[in-house]
Amino acid sequence: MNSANRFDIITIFPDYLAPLKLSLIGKAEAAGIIEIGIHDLREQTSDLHGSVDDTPYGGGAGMVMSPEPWGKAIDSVIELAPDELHELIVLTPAGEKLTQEMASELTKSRHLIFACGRYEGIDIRVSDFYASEKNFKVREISIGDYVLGGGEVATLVIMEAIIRLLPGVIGNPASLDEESHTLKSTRGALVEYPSYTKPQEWRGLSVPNVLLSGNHGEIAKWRMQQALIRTKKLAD
Ligand code: 6GU
Repeated sequence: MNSANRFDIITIFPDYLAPLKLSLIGKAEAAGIIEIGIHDLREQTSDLHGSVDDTPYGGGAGMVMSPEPWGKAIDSVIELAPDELHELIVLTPAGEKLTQEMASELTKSRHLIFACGRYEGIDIRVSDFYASEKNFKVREISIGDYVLGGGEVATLVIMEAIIRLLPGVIGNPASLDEESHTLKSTRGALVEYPSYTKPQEWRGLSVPNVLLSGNHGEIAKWRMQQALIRTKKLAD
C-alpha cells in the first residue's frame, strides 16, 4: 500500500521539529496515515564549517541562504516520493498568508516539502528553479503579519492545520464539519461559538439555560448569534 501523505522538512535546526512526534501528528504518523522526514540542511554542505549563508548581492544587512545546499537537499528528498507531484513550500513572511482554505487544499498534495529559511531568506533562484521543473509546484507561505526567526515554527503550524484534516486523524470527523460551517457561514469568516462542559455551575458562573433545554433549533440559533457577536468584536 502506498497511501500515506508524505511531508519532508529541510532545516538547519532539526530539533525544532521534535513536537511532530507528539499528540495528533505523532499518532497520525504511528498509524501510517502520514510519513514525515526531517532533514538537516548542513548535511548538504561541503566546506569545513557547514556554511549555509553568504552576504547579499547589492549589499544590505543580514545574510542570505545559499542556493546550492538547498538544491541538493531538495533533490535528495524528491527521491523519497519518486512518482508524486512535489509541492515545495517556502516559509517566508513575504508569502501568501495561510488560511483554512489553503490548509484544506494542501491536504490533496501527496508530497509536501517544507523549506525552512533563516536569516534574510533563501536565494530566490531556489524557488524559481523548482517552479520551472516538471512535477513541481512552489508556494511561498507566511503564517501572519509578524516576523519570526525562521520557518520552523511556521512549518509546525501549517502541518498541524493540514494533518488534522486528513481522514482518520480526528476521532470524530463531524467536529471538522461543524467547524468549517462556522468558519464559512454566509459572510465569509465566522469564528466559533463559546463552549461549555460540566459542571453546570463553576465559581458562580452558570451554563446558559438554552444549552440545557434540549431544543436543538434554539441551541443552533443561540450558537449562531454568539458566533456573530464574537466575530463582530474582532472586527472592532
Ligand atoms: Cl513563514 N517565516 C518567518 N521567518 N517569519 C514569519 C513567517 C514565516 N510567517 C510569519 N512570519
